[in-house]
Amino acid sequence: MKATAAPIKSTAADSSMWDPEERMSRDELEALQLTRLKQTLAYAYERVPLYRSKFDDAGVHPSDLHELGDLARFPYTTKEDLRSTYPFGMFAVPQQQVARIHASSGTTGRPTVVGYTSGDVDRWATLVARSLRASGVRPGYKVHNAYGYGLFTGGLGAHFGAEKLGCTVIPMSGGQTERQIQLILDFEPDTILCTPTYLLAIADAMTAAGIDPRSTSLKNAVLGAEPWTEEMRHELETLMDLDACDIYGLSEVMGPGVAGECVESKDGAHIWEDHFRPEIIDPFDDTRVLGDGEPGELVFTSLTKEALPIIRYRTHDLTRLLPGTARPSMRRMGRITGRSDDMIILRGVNLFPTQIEEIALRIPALSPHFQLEITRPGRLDELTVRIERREDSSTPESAAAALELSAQIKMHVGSTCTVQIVEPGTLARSSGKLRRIYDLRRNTDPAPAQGSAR
Ligand code: DLL
Repeated sequence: MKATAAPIKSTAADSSMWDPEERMSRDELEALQLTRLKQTLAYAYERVPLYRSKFDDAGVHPSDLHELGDLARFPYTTKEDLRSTYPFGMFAVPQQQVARIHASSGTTGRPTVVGYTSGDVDRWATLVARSLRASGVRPGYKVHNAYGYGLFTGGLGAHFGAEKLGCTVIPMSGGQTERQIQLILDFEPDTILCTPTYLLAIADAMTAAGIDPRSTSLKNAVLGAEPWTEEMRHELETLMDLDACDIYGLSEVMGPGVAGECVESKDGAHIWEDHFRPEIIDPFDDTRVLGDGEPGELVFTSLTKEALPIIRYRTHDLTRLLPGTARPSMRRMGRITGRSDDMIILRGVNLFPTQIEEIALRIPALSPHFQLEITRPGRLDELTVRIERREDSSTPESAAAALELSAQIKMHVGSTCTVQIVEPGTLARSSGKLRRIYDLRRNTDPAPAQGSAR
């Protein structure tokens, strides 16, 4: 793994800039969590019929929580719960007290609808501001926000946080890549906020237009909303001469800013544990809560949310909890390997796109632009990795790279696959979350788009 420890253009936020909660000892933090957890369980039980019936069915009552570990006795909440109470059935406040609604489109079924009181919106902004500051953004910076505005939590979530930090926000939203580039050149922002694959697309479009992506005013990028690897961080930092940090979140739990990465350590996002209690569970046996360091599925309980308190929400994100570093009392999450519901099972071998990204980016002739296509031409599943060669790689180099990639995938992942090298710029780009997997075994999945943005 390529470590990029030293900040390139940013400085660490010294502790005088931190929120008071960032300075708490672990004991103080856990005491705060316990108080808030008791309040949240009682609040959810009183106000949300679904929680009341789930707790009753499980034979637990909020008064059964005496210590943090007792949380394991309470039932999980799933996306299905939100869908079955669509649109507002899980809201804990009357609609008049809901200041904002967001929704995630989802690929199947009804969207998941989430709501915020004005207090929730304010706490959300505080946590995004905290995440941005940890990642090297400072009051007074110009922030180019290319997360999508609208029902997606990325755009407005990042916007309010950057404003709260005292930045000048450029609310660009996603798409219109040429315009993005023009505004970056004209307005000279210090920071860009977008998905990692969209930043890559912007950098590539700059190169194609004869602009050196290292020459812009950008000092840092705060990237999230999709899984990415250390190799991708190295790629982006080298390509654009900036610091790239991770920001994590999900709409059901809040939106961006549930966890943020510190620029001085670049070692995974610190979970803002004064507002969220994380757990890691065994995704295949959800009666098992795993210890710190063990890989599994991330589960969150909100501690301060008013409109939509969320108890033990199963994120499907796979990672592990690690001890705090730059913020010693807040635990970190390892990089998300992938989502349990996005895992490719190929002839019994489990595979995630992040594994391919990690391997491909270590091969000099290969670019980070790839798609995975799964087919079943006969009785067996087949995987094709379609990947763009780098602009400066020759035909023999890229042919050798294809062989190397398939050998490395066989060695590290255990899957046999076909690698197809394609010309630079021919695979679909996205201005938001990039889709990497095209599973053609299901006839509902359209064939991969090539050469157009999704
Ligand atoms: O993607 C919120 C967000 C916006 C986060 C902007 C960061 C920046 P959803 O659309 O509900 O919310 O999608 C949440 O995206 O469960 C993860 O699978 C994935 N995800 C979000 N951030 C990261 C990240 C937003 N930093 C889902 N690394 C989550 C890996 C991420 N995956």
